[in-house]
Amino acid sequence: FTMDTGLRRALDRQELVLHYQPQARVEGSRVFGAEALVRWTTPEGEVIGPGRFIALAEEAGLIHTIGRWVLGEACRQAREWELAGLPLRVAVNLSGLQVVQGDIVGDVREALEQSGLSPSRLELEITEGFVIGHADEGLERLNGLRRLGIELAVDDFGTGYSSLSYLTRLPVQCLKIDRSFISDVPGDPDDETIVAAILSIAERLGLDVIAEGVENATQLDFLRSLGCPAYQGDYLSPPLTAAEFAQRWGAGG
Ligand code: G
Ligand code: G
Ligand code: MN
Ligand code: NA
Repeated sequence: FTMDTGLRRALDRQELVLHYQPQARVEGSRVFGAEALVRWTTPEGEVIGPGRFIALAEEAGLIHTIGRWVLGEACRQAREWELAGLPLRVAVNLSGLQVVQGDIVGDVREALEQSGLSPSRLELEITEGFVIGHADEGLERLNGLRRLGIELAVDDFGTGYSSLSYLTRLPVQCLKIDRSFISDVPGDPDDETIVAAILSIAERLGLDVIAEGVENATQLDFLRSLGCPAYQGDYLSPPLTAAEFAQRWGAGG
């Protein structure tokens, strides 16, 4: 038994599950979205996080199958919530391999068609690390995704030590400030400066921003004072099962 045969079986036996973390505007606290985060529940009842199997799935060539399942399930769930009176945008993490290999535009189109979800209710997250190494390779695909009417976000923004010129070349609409910059604000002058600089660049380029990993009211107040538009993190809510999410944030919840 190796982990990749386990992972293959996990797909067949429907052991993968999505949890959802709410995303809210800073002003007014309205929840407008949910980031889908995959987990693997083994037959032994162990819950394995994506940090422990996504890289393996990439090496084993399983990431396309897993990625298609995640896309389909997230779109299906978002459509179900919409019909139940909970209209949210769902954000799905993409592996860079999904963008440079395979047919990501076709996969996304199919997930939208199968679910009946409007493209404006889907955002795809690509990591800054991927963007830096492969932006040009992936550019046509990213443009193709954009033409479907979905939005693109740069995940882990600020961790890539990159030239920022890609921001004007790529069809991205949102920057997600990596939680490593949020954990020590207010207080750490360097991180305060970085967060303020990201917000300033984003505003000038007309990009939305979501601060990640907000854990307390002091951090949220700091972000509000800088005009940060949106946030997610344990202070609002940790990732929840779909049932928990609907109970907490659903119509009347
Ligand atoms: O939920 P958790 O903190 O364990 O997630 C860890 C990392 O796994 C996050 O950086 C997230 O971007 C990534 N991740 C979560 N779900 C998915 C997914 O469906 N596909 C890919 N490629 N990455 C994911
Ligand atoms: O890399 P990505 O941004 O996709 O990672 C999202 C991950 O961050 C999820 O696995 C989630 O469990 C984790 N996460 C979400 N909110 C918080 C938080 O407030 N604090 C910490 N430490 N992790 C968080
Ligand atoms: Mn993410
Ligand atoms: Na991130």
